Amino acid sequence: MDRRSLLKAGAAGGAITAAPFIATRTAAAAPYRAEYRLSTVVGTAFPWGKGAEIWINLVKERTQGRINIKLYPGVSLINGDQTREFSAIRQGVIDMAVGSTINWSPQVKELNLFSLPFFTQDHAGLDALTQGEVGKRILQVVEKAGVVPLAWGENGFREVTNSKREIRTPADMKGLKFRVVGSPIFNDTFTALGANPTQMTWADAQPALASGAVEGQENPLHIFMAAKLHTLGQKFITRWGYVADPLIYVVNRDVWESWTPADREIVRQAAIDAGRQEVAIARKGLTADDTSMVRDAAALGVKITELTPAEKEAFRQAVKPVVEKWTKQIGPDLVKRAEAAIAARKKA
Ligand code: X2X
Repeated sequence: MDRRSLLKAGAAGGAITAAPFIATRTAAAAPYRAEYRLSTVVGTAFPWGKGAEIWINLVKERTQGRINIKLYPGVSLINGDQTREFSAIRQGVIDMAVGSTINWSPQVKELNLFSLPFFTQDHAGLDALTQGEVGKRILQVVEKAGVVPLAWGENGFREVTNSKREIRTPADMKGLKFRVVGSPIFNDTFTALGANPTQMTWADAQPALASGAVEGQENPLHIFMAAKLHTLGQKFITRWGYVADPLIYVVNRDVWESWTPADREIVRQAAIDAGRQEVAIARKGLTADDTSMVRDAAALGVKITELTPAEKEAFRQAVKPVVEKWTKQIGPDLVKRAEAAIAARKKA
């Protein structure tokens, strides 16, 4: 029923029944659109795109089709320019998104917390952040920045890969050309490790790896597998898990306010439910009791390197100045709270 027929039905039903829904209709001033546009970087072959699809389907089902959403993977609404995604959501070029904290961190500096190298440690550490007080604070910052945040998801812990040699020490990275995301902290981290980073979009990364213009990249293993990066020359993976890459489910504020309070609640709960499922998918094969994804990668002929705690510590030392510099940008108080939450985590 559209707005006019609802109003008519209300009038026909008399003042008593009319009053409640007129109130809700006033709260949702703008009419619903036939379709809303949801942005992600990667599609449904990846946990991230799958997590968006789950959200879309839950919303459709639970609103009985009142809210229809179409998925635009490849950040195609902004021609693949992933670090502009947050601004585009704020401006309404994009209605909804499941986005990486990395891609939004140029606009929301606190999101760099998750890109501090060798900081978050493990799944339990990441959960301690996103599911605790730090996560709440960060979502408040996102909300203040002009976008309505609803739930957390996960791209995953990012591992370093390359076509040239095994990486066990910072010295192994010397001079290697890496594609990094267009967020400045990544440039700083790879430079501190003696490598040669180049910022580019995910769309540009794949041909650059194929041609050998860059020799390495960093992404979660699920991305490596679904994008078949071994076919782009990536033969060495070091599981250093240096950066956690959570995702956030968001809606443009005007779109949010155009929905009834009841529908907002449905969309929020659907995002929470989809986010939970997505995190489980993103961790599949990468947990202490199930390392099948690591085995699957090795079966492709890729050399997988696990670091000892001492080896990891050498990387941590090398990037210390980066952590210090970016702690000031993020806010020392937030970083301190995050450190405390990670220290208190229950080890999985
Ligand atoms: O560009 C990447 O590396 C990706 C797909 O992981 C992100 O969007 C952060």
